[in-house]
Amino acid sequence: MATRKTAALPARKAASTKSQKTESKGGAIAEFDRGAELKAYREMLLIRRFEEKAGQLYGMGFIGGFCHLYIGQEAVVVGMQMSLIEGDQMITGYRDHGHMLAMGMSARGVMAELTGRRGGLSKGKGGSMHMFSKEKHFYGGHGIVGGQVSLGTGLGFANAYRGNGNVSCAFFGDGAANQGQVYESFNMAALWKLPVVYVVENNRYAMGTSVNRASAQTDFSQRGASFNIPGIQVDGMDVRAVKAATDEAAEHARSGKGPIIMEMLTYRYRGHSMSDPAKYRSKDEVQKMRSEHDPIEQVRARLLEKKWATEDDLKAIDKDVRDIVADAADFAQADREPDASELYTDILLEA
Ligand SMILES: Cc1ncc(C[n+]2csc(CCOP(=O)(O)OP(=O)(O)O)c2C)c(N)n1
Ligand SMILES: [Mg+2]
Repeated sequence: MATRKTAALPARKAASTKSQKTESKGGAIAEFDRGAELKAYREMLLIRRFEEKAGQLYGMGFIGGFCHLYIGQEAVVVGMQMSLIEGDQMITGYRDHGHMLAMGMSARGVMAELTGRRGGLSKGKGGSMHMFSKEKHFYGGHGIVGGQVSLGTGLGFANAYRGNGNVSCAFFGDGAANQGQVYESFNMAALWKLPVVYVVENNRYAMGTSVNRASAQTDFSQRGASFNIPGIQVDGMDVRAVKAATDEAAEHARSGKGPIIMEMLTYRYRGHSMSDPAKYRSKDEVQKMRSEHDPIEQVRARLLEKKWATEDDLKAIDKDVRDIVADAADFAQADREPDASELYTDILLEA
């Protein structure tokens, strides 16, 4: 079987950066120059600060409904986005704010959607879990666990039909990986050699159930075995490992070889959603991940060590990012709610 096992958490130390891509114990690490490190740092920090602010606004009552934060998982979407090309699509579940920011959707638009205002990316009618941008090739934001996997497979079908050379990236969690439609989708994608990259964001927990309690096969990179879909296990806390694996996976799907699975070994620091007291894991476990494997701290340490940035440079980036987030939060609180007449729009496609 073509399954290839690579990195596993805990995250490995940086591999040698002599060549463009180096195989370290099990996993490829992309070489990042100063520009790439700074870009990764800034984009991951934007997601982190955005999510912290969303958490605050939720606590203050500005955000209703569900809200699932992406804090801890930032390297996954940022590393992937650094590899994808224009027109490649992303589709995911409800933990979607990071994907949208990485795809270039505006912080104002995402935040205003969270507060249900008319300037939101779904005009204030979708909320945290249901945002889209055809322009940025982001297809949601889905509340039904696993539902996006079938839709993402359909995006891959459309790419193949149109011969546009693009791949669709369908993200889902370790919990969603046990859903039946995932395997129906795998079958079709493999049969028709669709350009789909399936991304399992294995953050070790579903709502409150650990992977070991819920899954018979905990190596999610092997979940395509019955369909001859190859899989790669990736250190999802290291943005360079994510970039290297995505280069490989996207090339596989783009070149007509069919779908591929990437299992991102990652971790969420916050509760499943804002209403989760997280009694199923210890504070020490979370603290250990934060202090030893944080994706942003890893980049920060390399930037300082290589003298590619000073503490002041990094503070300036942080200030910039905080300004963007503060502006988005101000906008999201000041903007008006949608008109009641909007209840009847965007429901049926006008022919
Ligand atoms: C079809 C369906 N079943 C159950 C739920 C309730 N639910 C929401 S999230 C979730 C857990 C999913 O965990 P995972 O796939 O690991 O994603 P994560 O939240 O860790 O990102 C469940 C059971 C749902 N939204 N949809
Ligand atoms: Mg999970």
